[in-house]
Amino acid sequence: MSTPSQSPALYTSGNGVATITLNRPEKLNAFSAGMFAAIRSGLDEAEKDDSVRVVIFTGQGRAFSSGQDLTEALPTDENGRINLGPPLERDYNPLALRLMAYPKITVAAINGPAVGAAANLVLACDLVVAARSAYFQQAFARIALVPDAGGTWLLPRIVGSKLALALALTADRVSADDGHRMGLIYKVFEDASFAADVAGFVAPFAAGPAGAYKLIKQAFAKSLDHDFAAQLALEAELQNVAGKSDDFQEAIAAFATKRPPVFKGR
Ligand code: LHQ
Repeated sequence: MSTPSQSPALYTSGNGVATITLNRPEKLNAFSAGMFAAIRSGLDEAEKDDSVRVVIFTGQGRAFSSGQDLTEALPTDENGRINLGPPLERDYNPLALRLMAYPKITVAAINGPAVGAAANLVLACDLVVAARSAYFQQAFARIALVPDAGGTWLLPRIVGSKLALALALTADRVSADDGHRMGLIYKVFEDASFAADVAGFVAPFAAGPAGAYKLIKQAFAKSLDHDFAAQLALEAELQNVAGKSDDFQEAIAAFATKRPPVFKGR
């Protein structure tokens, strides 16, 4: 199913994979209030569709996203100064939180520049893959702003605190290859075959044990604020749930008869 082509974010799904395509290519897919509404609706649809096991985010045209639309009317305070609190509280922060807790696998397929808030929202996705020509940029300091959308929390945890601070202060562009070396990007694909490579990359998840994926995500999400003993206890709890699943019974049966398992996602 897909929404009308003029929608600021397109939703398609099939074969276990949903794709949300940021669709304001004339502004390099800058985020607008309308785009956030369309993203939320895509995530709602993917969440309630049991056949969907993985959600891809990508961008229409030559960019992934240039971050907040700098031409969109933003709220002002009583002195006429722009007030950036409301868009963050209404759109960016709930999306970042939702992505971190989303019950299905999320893949950011970075087809081109991911700049400003876009460079940070993608860090809340489970897997980040990029086209060779794509780049990340913590562009905030260039316009006298602070990294937002979770970047000051996620980036240091991914690349280390000194490197994260350097990326924020310099606003340097990070190439896909450098991002891969830093641990920001899991795989880099060639531009010419990007869409096909992303489809090949997600295909195993679409046929995979969705219930186990959800539990794995829960384990890693909690790991960020647990001590070792608490995490061991959580692993035991989640493994107990996984062990009782139909998919684990199927995996054991398939192993015994030397055939590939057929997972139902429960
Ligand atoms: C744009 C944008 C854009 C509108 C390109 N907006 N039109 C802030 C506030 C509130 C809440 C939450 O969070 C934030 C954090 C943020 O995300 S602040 C925004 C951070 N993003 C930026 O500062 C990026 C601004 N854009 C650029 O620096 C460049 O456009 C980049 C480096 C992304 C790409 O450069 P080029 O490849 O040279 O493309 P371009 O500059 O020619 O852009 C193409 C068109 O897209 C152009 O329109 P035009 O009508 O002249 O063809 C740009 O005006 C438009 N565009 N980014 N964020």
